[in-house]
Amino acid sequence: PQVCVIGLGYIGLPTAAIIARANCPVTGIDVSEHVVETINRGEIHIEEVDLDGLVRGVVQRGMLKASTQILPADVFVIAVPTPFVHDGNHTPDVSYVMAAATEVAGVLKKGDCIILESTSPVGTTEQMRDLIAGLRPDLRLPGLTGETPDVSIAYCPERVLPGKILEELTHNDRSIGGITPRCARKALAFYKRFVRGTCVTTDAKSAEMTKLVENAYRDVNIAFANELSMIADHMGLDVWEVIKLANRHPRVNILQPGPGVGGHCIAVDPYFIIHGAPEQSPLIRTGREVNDAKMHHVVARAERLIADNPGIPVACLGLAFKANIDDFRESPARFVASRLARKFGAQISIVEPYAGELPVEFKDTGAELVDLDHALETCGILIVLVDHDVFRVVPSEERAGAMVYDTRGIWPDASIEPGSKPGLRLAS
Ligand code: SAJ
Repeated sequence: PQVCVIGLGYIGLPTAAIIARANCPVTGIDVSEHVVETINRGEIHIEEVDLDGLVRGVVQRGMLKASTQILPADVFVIAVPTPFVHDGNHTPDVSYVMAAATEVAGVLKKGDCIILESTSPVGTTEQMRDLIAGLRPDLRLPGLTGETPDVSIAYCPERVLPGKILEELTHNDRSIGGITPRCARKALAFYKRFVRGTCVTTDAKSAEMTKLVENAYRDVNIAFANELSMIADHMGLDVWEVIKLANRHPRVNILQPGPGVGGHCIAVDPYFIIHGAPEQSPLIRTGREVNDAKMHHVVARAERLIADNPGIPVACLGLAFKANIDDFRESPARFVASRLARKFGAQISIVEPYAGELPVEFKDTGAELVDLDHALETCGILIVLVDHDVFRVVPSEERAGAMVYDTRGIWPDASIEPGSKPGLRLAS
C-alpha cells in the first residue's frame, strides 16, 4: 500500500523509515519546510541510533519522500505531538491530532485505513472519527451505523525507548485498537508488514488507555524509589544499599532513584489519566508530585552542600534526561544544574559529553562546559545528575578527595564527605 505518515518527529520519522524499508512507498508529511528539505536530502534532523543510515537508504531508493502537503494514500499514520494546553491544569491538547485528521479527510477515499499513533487521552480516536464524519458525509465511518464502513480507523500507540527506537519499533509487541474489530484487523494486516513482535488487537479506547497506563506505571514506580531516597536521606541511610537488598526478594523490584523524572512521556502521560478521572487517580497524581518534588529536593540539597563549602569548585555531571543519550529536553539534570549555575555562577562547571555547548538558560551565569578530566582534576564537589557510562567508569582514585553528591547511585564507594563511613552516601 501507499503510506502517508503525518508528523516526522522522534516517532514519525523512524516509523516512516521502517515502513519504507519494508517496501511500502511512504510520503512523510511535516509542517516544517526545514524538516522536509533535510529528509529529502537523505539527512535527519533528530538524533537516534542508526536512523541516519536507514533514512539515507530509503530516500535514495525513492521509498521515502517528505512533503509539507498531504497526498492521497491507502494507509495514513498520524504521529503528531499531544502536548498540554497552557492552562495550568495539564489539560491535554489534541489540536495537532485533529488538524492532521482534517488534512486526511481532504484526501480520504473508500478503502483507506487511518491509524493514530500519538499518545492520546481516552476517546481521542472516536473524536477524530466524528470530526472526519462531519467533514466527509459522503463516506461511511466505522462504528456509527451497523453498515460496513468505507474506511477503517484504529489506535496503535508506539512504545519505543529513545536510544533504541529502531530496534523496539520492530521487536516490541503492539496493541492495536480498532474502532470496530474490522478496523483492528485492517490495521493488524498493515503492522504485520514491519513488526516482528506480537500484535494484539483490542478496541480503540483500551489501546489508548494501555499506552497511558504503561507510562503511569513507570512514573509511580520511580516515585516510590524517589520517595525512598528522601526517606533514606532523612534517616541517614544509603538508599542504594536498601534497594539492592530489598530487590533480593523474589517479588520485589524497586526502580532507581534519580534527580526526578524527565523526557516527554513519563512526566506527561499520567496527567492524561488524571485529567480523565481526577477523583479516581490520587496515587498517580501523587506519584507525579513526588517526582517533581525530588528535583527541588536535589537543588536544595546541592545548594546546602555548596554553601557549606564556600569557594570550592563544583562540577555537575550530566544534563541529559537519562543515561547515554543527547536529549536535554524536559531534563531534571538540566533543571538542577541551571538552578545551581544561576545561584553560584562561575563556581559551577558542567560536564556533558553529549553536548556541544550549554543550553541557553546557562548564558551569562558564568558556568562553563568543561570536559570530564578537567572537572575531576579541578573540582572538589562532584554532583552526579546523569548515569552516563562515561561517568560510571571513573575509578575511585580519580575522584578521591572530592565530595560527591551522587543522585544516580553510580559510584557505590563514594561518600558525601572524605573520611565518612564507607557506604554511606548522600543518595537523594
Ligand atoms: N528514571 C529513573 N529511575 C528509573 C528509570 C527511569 O529515575 O529507574 C528516569 C530517567 O532517568 C528519565 C525518566 O525516568 O528521566 C524516563 O526514562 P525512561 O527510560 O523510564 O523512559 P523514556 O521516557 O525514555 O521512555 C518511556 C518508555 N516507557 C516505559 O518504559 C513504560 C518507552 O517505552 C515509551 O515508548 C516512551 O516512554 C514513550 O514514548 O511513551
